Amino acid sequence: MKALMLALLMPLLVPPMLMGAAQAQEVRIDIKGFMFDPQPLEIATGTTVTWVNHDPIPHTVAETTHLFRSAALDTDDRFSWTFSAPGTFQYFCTVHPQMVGTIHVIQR
Ligand SMILES: [Cu+2]
Repeated sequence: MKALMLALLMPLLVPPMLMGAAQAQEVRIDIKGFMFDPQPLEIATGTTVTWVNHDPIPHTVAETTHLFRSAALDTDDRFSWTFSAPGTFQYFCTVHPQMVGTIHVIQR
């Protein structure tokens, strides 16, 4: 009887367990007109953010506590970072420090 119950319950239990992996997300931030867009951004832990530079001049993406720092991104270059820990992360362009952005990472 116990085995039968497990056999009946397993299909119900497995999908939610697999959903964590399936929910791993990718989000894009566009760099254009000397701005990061969208701004601010709220994501769940495990999300990979990819910045794409659409401007005709180089920009960088640098986290204020040195968590990550991209090389100079030429037009159409991209930089990705996966946020594994929750918190609020602020970043800026080292070439144009007035370009700032914030990402809120919520524990999934
Ligand atoms: Cu810049």
